[in-house]
Amino acid sequence: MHRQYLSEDTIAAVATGMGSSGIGIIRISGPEAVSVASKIFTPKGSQNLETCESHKLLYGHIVDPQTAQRVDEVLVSKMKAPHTYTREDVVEINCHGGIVPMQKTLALVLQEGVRLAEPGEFTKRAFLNGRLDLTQAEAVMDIIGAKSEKNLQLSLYQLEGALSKSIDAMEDTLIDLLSFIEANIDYPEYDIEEVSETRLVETVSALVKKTKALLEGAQTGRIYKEGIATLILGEPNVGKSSLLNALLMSERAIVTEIPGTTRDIIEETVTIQGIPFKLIDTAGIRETDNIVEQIGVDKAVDWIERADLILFMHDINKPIDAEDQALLDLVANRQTLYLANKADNLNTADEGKLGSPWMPISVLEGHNIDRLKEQMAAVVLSGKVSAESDFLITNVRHIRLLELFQRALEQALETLDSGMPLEMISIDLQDALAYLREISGKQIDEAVIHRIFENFCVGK
Ligand SMILES: Nc1nc2c(ncn2[C@@H]2O[C@H](COP(=O)(O)OP(=O)(O)OP(=O)(O)O)[C@@H](O)[C@H]2O)c(=O)[nH]1
Ligand SMILES: [Mg+2]
Repeated sequence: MHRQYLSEDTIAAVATGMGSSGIGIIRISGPEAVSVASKIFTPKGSQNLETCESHKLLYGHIVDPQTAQRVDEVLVSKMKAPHTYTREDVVEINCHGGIVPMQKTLALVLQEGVRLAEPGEFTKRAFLNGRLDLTQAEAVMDIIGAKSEKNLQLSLYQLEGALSKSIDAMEDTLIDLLSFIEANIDYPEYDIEEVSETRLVETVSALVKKTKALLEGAQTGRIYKEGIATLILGEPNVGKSSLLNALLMSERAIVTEIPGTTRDIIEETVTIQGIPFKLIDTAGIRETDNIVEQIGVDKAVDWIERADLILFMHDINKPIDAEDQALLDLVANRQTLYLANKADNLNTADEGKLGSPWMPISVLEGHNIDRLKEQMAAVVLSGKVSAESDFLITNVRHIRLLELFQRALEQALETLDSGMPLEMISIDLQDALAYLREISGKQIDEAVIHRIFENFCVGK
């Protein structure tokens, strides 16, 4: 199904991070990989990189062929096509000496006529040679960029081909259906089992249902990727910035006893139980004559509609007045946790004034902060992941194509409903099939492929 991609040139890049880690790997892929590596690598003893068997690790030194100087002590692995990541010949040089020898080694490789790989080019070759399908190639990219542990797990799952399997199964169903329709159109004189309208409606509806379930999971996937937009809201001086700092475990925002301290929006990401939350600290909401403060208040109110979760804070020692109530009304239909802060300072007379749903906390003394974190995670994990989708889609491209796929299927159902001939339904289903095949990369144009791989790190 995949064309064999014949790359004429050999590419190389540093495949590990450029930090100060002990070991760095230089990856070379392409027809000249082994011969180039042999020119700069001197193995110990009588071993020989060109003639040794594939998938073997050799110990030795990188030696500058011009000066005969040793550059680094290395382990070199030789992997012959097709059993490699790119399905081309691959050589990986494990350098030990840190960044400078590693850069020098890469420079020597490039001097031998190898080209520096573009971002994502190794993975692009793996895709073009049929080693990975597109959803898997994109998962590699997501793993590289994974912000949270959960997102990493999702990407790993996708790499194992969970999404591809689901897409392939839907493709099979659709091709089956299309072949029946085509047979009925093309050979009406033969006695082919007729596609009954009921079967058509049932099959297409089942595909729509499955797609919806996948897309519901996608919503959660997006959240895992970008962080739950979590708005900290309340009157001035209730302790919003203090809570932000407590959750971040750093003094990020200015805290003072003066009401109206925070003027602008402060955004910071924190990971709780593997879920990233984007915390948004805002200006305390009140009527104000101060223009700067008023802008901050407006921004905070703006955020209410956009937030995934609201942490509504109130001072436990103060009754809920009309102004508080107006603010509470604004968040009434939003996912909200109600926090009664300064519980350390509680006047016994007021105890119990703020009952459910308020949770008493004290940011100052750290009271109930762990419970708050648990509740934040629980809100995200409860019920938002659709039971029918057993994995999540995190990739925007997949989401868009699945939406188009669903629309084309629904169009087919409408066409059917309006009593149009089979040819017309077939056209809608062909459209649907094309979208599906674009997800896995079976039918996709070069420009799109280029754009996808552009986002990769060099070396992957
Ligand atoms: N007693 C007590 N004081 C607290 C607690 N949390 C915060 N404070 C104090 O309340 C004051 C205001 O805290 P901030 O975090 O600046 O409040 P804020 O809601 O961000 O205020 P604005 O930015 O002005 O809207 C500071 O003096 C904090 O030390 C708490 O749990 N107990
Ligand atoms: Mg503040």
